[in-house]
Amino acid sequence: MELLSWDLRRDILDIIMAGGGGHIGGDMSLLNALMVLYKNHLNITPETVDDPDRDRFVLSKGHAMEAYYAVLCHCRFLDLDDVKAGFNKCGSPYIGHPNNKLPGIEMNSGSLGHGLPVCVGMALAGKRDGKKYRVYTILGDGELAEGSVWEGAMAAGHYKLDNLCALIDRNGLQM
Ligand SMILES: Cc1ncc(C[n+]2csc(CCOP(=O)(O)OP(=O)(O)O)c2C)c(N)n1
Repeated sequence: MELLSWDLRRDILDIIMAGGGGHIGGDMSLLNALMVLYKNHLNITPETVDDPDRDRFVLSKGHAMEAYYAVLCHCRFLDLDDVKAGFNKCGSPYIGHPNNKLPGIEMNSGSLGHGLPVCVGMALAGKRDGKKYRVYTILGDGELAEGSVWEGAMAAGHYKLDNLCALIDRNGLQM
C-alpha cells in the first residue's frame, strides 16, 4: 500500500501538469484515506456502478479531484491516459471537480458543505428500502466551517444512521 501510494502521488502530479493546474495539497493529504477506502472497504467495482446494492461514496471536498482521478484510474473505473489527455480541457468530462456523468461518481461536488447532507439522504433511503449498502464521504477540516455539515451530522444522529461513515481529512490547512 505504501508503494502504491507513491505511484498514485506521481499520477496526481502528472494529471495536474497535463491540465495546467489543480489542488496539490488537498490531494496529497486525501490520497491514503481514499486509497484504503477503495481497496479495502467500498463494495463497488466498475462492473457494479449501477447496482442498487453498491456502497456509495461522495468526495465532499470535491476540489481534491486529482487524487480521486488517480484512485478511480487505479481501480479501473477510468483510464489514466484519457484523464491526462482531457483534464481541464474545454468540453472534456474530466473537469476539476467530481462529475457524475463519469462511471463510479455518485454526485457532483465541490461546493463545500453538501456531501454529508446528501449522504444522509442516501443512507436514509437505504434504510427505508431495506438495503445493506453503506455510504461514505470524506470532508475537509476547513469544510467543517459550513453550517450544512452540522445540520447533516445532527440529522444523521437523529435518524441513527449506522450505515453512514464520514471521514475528515484533518490536515490543518484550508487549501
Ligand atoms: C461553498 C464553497 N465556498 C468556498 C469554496 C472555495 N474553496 C475551495 S477549497 C477551499 C478550502 C477548503 O479547505 P479544506 O476543506 O480544509 O480542504 P483542504 O485544505 O484539505 O484542501 C475553499 C474555501 C468552495 N469550493 N465552496
